[in-house]
Amino acid sequence: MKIQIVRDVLEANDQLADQIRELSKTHHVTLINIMSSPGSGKTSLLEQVIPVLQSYALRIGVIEGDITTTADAERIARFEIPVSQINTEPFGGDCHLGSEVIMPALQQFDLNGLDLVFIENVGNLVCPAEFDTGANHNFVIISITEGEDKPLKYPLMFRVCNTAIINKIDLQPYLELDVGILEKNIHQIHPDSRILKCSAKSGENIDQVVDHIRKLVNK
Ligand SMILES: Nc1nc2c(ncn2[C@@H]2O[C@H](COP(=O)(O)OP(=O)(O)O)[C@@H](O)[C@H]2O)c(=O)[nH]1
Ligand SMILES: [Mg+2]
Repeated sequence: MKIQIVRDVLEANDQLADQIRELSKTHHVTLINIMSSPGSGKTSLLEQVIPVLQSYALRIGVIEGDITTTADAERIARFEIPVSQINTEPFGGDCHLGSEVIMPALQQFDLNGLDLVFIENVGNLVCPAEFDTGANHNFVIISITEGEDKPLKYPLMFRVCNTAIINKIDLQPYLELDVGILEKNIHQIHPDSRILKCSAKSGENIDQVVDHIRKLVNK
């Protein structure tokens, strides 16, 4: 009986995710879902790439997911772009964003006036990977402070993401971590994953992340 209920929830989520992809296709909007552990640098990366993408005339919206607080939405609102904050605490403190919360958030936006919508998912390397948000592309960020083994321990996340961004490379001098092993572990789980390495603090290689996003948006 319980198994039946779980399956129904996932089926309903997937059906609505397909409708989100139809909606974004109709309006020529690309949806990128960014996932990571808490603190890997999702918001910091958005703060780096948004102004550069704006300089290429890309019109951007952001959906922020957190259990509570509007802190990240406030950080992003400085760029004077549409931001929608989803707090999951009122409906049980969900550890992920499902398509049932993404759809109404998207409908709040004037989609004809946007080219690209980023979803910053709830910080968590497990549950967000299980729920299709309707995004066209899934990104995972892993910072080098998290250890080389995380792709092997949380394989589903690295399997569902075609792009893996290794962040905080500015901290390399202070760490024992071998970035080459981290890359090898990502490719062991997902051989075709596109890996980019950057620092959302110093700005190193942010141009490569921007180029990659622009190719996905096709603008
Ligand atoms: N040294 C360093 N710190 C970073 C970098 N990116 C983010 N941080 C810091 O990591 C912390 C968490 O970043 P945040 O963007 O809020 O992570 P989020 O929880 O994934 O959105 C903040 O104190 C950031 O300043 C980076 O590339 N290098
Ligand atoms: Mg954040």
